[in-house]
Amino acid sequence: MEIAIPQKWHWFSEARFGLFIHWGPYAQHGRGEQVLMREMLDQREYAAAACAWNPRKFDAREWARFAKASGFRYAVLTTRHHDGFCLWDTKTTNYSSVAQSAGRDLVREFVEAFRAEGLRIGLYYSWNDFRLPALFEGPEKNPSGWAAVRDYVHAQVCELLTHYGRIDQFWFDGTWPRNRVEWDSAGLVKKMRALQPDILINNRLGEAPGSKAVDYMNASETGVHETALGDFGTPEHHIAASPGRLWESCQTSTWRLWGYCEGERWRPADLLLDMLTDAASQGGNLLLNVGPNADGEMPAPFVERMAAIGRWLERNGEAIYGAQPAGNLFESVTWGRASRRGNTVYLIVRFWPPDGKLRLAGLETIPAKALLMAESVSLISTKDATGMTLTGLPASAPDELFPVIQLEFESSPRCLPNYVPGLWNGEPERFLPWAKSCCGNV
Ligand code: FHN
Repeated sequence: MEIAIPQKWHWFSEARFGLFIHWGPYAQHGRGEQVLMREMLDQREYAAAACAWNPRKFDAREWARFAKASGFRYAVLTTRHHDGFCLWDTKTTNYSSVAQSAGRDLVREFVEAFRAEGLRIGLYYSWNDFRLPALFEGPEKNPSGWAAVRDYVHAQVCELLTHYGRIDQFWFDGTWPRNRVEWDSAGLVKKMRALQPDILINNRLGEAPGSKAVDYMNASETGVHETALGDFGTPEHHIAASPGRLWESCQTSTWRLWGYCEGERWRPADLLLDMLTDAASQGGNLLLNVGPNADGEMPAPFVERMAAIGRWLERNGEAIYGAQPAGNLFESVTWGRASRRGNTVYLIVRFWPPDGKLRLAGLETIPAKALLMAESVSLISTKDATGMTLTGLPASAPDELFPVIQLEFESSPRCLPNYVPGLWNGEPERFLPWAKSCCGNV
């Protein structure tokens, strides 16, 4: 079921596919974005290396062209991660890529290059700054120190929304160990909306005082969260629809960490694409991450994977961009996933039937047209008592990744009564006749 989305945010549900870029001086260490805290590195030594960081090979226009060719429709860059180093021309600190060796406003280069390629702009910003003791002391133990941290964060967010033109999406992260009252999240959101009325703000705005911190690795929004301050849900490392609102699953293209890891293993292209088709088939977005190296280069394994996915999206993008869930029409499918746009349904086939037949169990409405998109081959639909079968498929899969079959219906397609409640809902008795058709006893 499509959710009601304000016109100003239609770009987000149309986009479906964003590039998450975790990049900063931590890339020099080659062990992820959190190496400072995870390995409790010497703060002064880390800061000295961060100030010396100079990504000489960074070319934002090259990144933007790569992102566009890969089929991304928006991109989110870490402006400051938990290590506190700022990638923009901030007046709040000299711990920045402008004031230190790089001497560059990396956020400005990113924003201008990606906007020039027609991609929407997202900025990631961590509430955390692991250099600041008051973050760990909090307002009770250090009221003045905490007020300075809170004001520092508010000032930085307002800088980012003032000096870089239209920002389409703001991606907060890292509220722990403080809560939404201590951060004055509501006050900051009010300032943000005054600066950028159309901006989309995520749900990582801190929990209500006393509530358990949301574990984004596993949480999926079930009710009205205190994070309702935000505009979209952010399931992390998993795909789970946020009921009744926009949502975006953020996922790594490697094993688990988000920043550059030297020698890390990469997830295969079909797994990365399956994440995208899974999210789109549930009516959500995928924010797929890459951690560029310290010099500012996209890792070759990611470039290679995204070339294949970009080619697939060129041929089959209408099954993803702006796609909505196919609902229970194909909940019983075993061969892949399905998405929908109006009366057109897209079958995204993960494994290809060797006999040239594709079973559409539970479908009642015959499609007016069935087309194998990669080769524009028309298929034949044959109806029976429990569904439909498509025949005329080529013996081998016509696509290096997932072939897509487009079904066009003259009206909204229906499924058979037994399938209306969905596979695992409704009265179990509805399966009795089918169960009795077997031996009927143990
Ligand atoms: O701690 C961060 C982590 O480094 C990374 O930025 C992810 C991206 O969603 N967010 C936090 C972990 O949930």
